Amino acid sequence: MAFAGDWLKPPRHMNGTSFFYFATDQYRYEAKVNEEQLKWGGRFSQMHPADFNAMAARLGWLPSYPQFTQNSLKLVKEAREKGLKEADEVAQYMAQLIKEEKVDWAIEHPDDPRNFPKVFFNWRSNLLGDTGKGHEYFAKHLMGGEDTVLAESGSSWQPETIDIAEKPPEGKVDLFVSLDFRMTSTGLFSDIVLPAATWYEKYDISSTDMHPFIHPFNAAITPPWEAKSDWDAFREISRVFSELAKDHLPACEDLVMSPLSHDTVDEIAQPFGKVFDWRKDGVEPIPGKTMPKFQIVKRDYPNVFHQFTTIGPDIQKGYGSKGVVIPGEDVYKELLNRLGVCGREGLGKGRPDLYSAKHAIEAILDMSGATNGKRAVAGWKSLEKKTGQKLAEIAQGHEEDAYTLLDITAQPRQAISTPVWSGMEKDGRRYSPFTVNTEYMIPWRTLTGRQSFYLDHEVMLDFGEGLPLYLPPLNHGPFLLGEDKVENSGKWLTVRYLTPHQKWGIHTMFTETTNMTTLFRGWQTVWINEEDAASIGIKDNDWIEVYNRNGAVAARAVVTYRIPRGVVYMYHAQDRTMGVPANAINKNRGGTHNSVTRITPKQTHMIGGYSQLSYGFNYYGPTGNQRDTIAIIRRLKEVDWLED
Ligand SMILES: Nc1nc2c(c(=O)[nH]1)N[C@H]1C(S)=C(S)[C@@H](COP(=O)(O)OP(=O)(O)OC[C@H]3O[C@@H](n4cnc5c(=O)[nH]c(N)nc54)[C@H](O)[C@@H]3O)O[C@H]1N2
Ligand SMILES: Nc1nc2c(c(=O)[nH]1)N[C@H]1C(S)=C(S)[C@@H](COP(=O)(O)OP(=O)(O)OC[C@H]3O[C@@H](n4cnc5c(=O)[nH]c(N)nc54)[C@H](O)[C@@H]3O)O[C@H]1N2
Ligand SMILES: [Mo]
Repeated sequence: MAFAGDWLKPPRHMNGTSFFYFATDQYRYEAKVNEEQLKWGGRFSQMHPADFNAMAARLGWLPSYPQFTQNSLKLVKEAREKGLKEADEVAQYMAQLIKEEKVDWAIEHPDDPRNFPKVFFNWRSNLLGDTGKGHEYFAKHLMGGEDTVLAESGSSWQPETIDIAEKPPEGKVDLFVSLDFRMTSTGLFSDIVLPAATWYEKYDISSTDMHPFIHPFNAAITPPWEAKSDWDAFREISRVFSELAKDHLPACEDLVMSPLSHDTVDEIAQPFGKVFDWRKDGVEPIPGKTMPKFQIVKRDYPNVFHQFTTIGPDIQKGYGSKGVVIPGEDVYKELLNRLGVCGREGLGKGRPDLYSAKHAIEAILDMSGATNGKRAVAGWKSLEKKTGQKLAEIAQGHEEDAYTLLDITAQPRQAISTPVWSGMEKDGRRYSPFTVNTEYMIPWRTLTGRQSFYLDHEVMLDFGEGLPLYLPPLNHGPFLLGEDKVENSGKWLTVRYLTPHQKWGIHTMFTETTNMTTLFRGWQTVWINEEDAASIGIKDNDWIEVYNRNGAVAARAVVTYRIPRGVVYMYHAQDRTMGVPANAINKNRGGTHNSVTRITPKQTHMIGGYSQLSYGFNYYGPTGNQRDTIAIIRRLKEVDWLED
């Protein structure tokens, strides 16, 4: 349901790290390869991360969106006009176009305005106050805010295979929409903020795979004024979108490019951990083998509303994830009963109704093994076929369990064990990693089926990381490019800058509630060792600023013996909605803990098509790592609230 797989497949996913690395132009500000790095390997370890990422996209290791500079709807149309009927033929045709360089990889042309993310929905995330490493790059390049990046792209290490304009583009987004129930740093930058219903104004469920309960949300009151539940907000957007699509965007075929994926046969697409780049190593570009897969999806834009509000026919073909398939015929029939039959005229008529959030909740509870015993047993049976082990007994005794929203509202219910959701190991036994692998002899999902410490992929070996090893903090080279922008008199200290998750908020949530701003310090703080602080004349609660080549942030000092010398802590996600004076460096108000960080992509995370080293949505791919940040801290001489 999350990806509309009941109506169309495959979904088009993109990994956030690569997306934002390019969309915010951070790739143009890499410090040069340092001496350390030049000592080993070479073929891969000395490649610019952007070149490496572009290679990962063309070899099918990672998803890549936007896909091509050319429109994906037109590409299929052209293929059809040439008389290509089968999906395979279209995929071949694409491979040929790519080989002959008749289409451009968008990742290699990020400065072409056709590849800008022009319409952006920010939902259930505070992208600019929290998630996004490299806040100042987001503000400048994506949003078109003030230029408060301190590094110069001109003097930074530039990629070789990426076609870049002389001046990095700014303000790529035309329309930025947020859906939230509170003001956030992202809301500050948004064109439109849609008011979301809070947890007491809507029906919802939540859960994590590390604890066993399924939590219901029930509306105590209806959403005030124009606020809407997330379900209703998106449903209403889909209604208007479908209406407009009748005139502007008729149904058509789309080309979806996907990487070689985890838990599928793609895991053996590129054997022996050898890298063959079809662009230069003399191998053919073959979709799903040496390059990404190309599939055709029938988009029915004028019917998106009907697809959104009913369960589609493809559920009957079975569904699942992580290689586990649950047969869907009976599920579909049960859903007709449980959700009721849609009576609205149109594509959805006669199908299970999915109009409201409550419908969606019931559908999830019915389809998930964690809340429906029959699905749990079906899931384990599916894994029995693959492993040859007896597994269905893990969910035994739960076949009759089928929780409803009313059930979980009346009384907490614990999840049922399933092979795709790990909240519970077996009755009454809490989650612990790999329990089923050891106790039920389910092979590990590795090349050998065993726990695997040695990774023989060429890229791992080139980086010297075939075996787990200690790596010292990275030397990012000169951490201040554009020093001349900074007046640097007085006392200062160079420190390692860490951003662990805060104690009082969940990410940016709760940091600005009245209680939280009166308890402890409120507003943004940086923790520093007492001796370090004394050495540069910082007293407890003084205003300080922290800066490096990425940007600057002003906050107050928490002086403590609990932080070792040479390190400062700026707790993750304190947001920039209140108590934010100008910093002395760029004389601009603003700055978050992520003003000083940036994305440091790690190329070894981008390997794909090789057993467990294969991309999996939400499970495997590059992380937006912000460790190894070095910064300067000093006392803020003057606190300027920029009142005029
Ligand atoms: N420097 C640095 N950066 C980091 C990290 C770090 O350690 N250091 N950690 C990273 C990690 S692990 C994570 S998970 C991310 C977290 O980053 P985000 O996912 O951006 O975290 P939140 O601030 O919780 O943003 C969630 C937003 O959703 C809203 N929200 C909550 N419930 C609902 C709802 O029901 N409906 C709607 N519409 N909105 C809702 C909240 O009000 C909040 O504004 O940050 C990452 N960024
Ligand atoms: N109260 C609260 N709880 C939360 C969250 C929240 O925002 N608030 N967020 C939730 C989420 S989404 C997540 S992802 C988790 C994150 O929770 P954790 O995984 O615990 O992550 P952090 O707190 O970012 O970092 C953990 C520790 O790593 C240390 N560290 C930093 N660099 C290095 C290094 O190079 N080597 C080693 N060995 N250690 C290092 C830091 O000093 C820090 O103490 O927390 C979850 N729980
Ligand atoms: Mo997280």
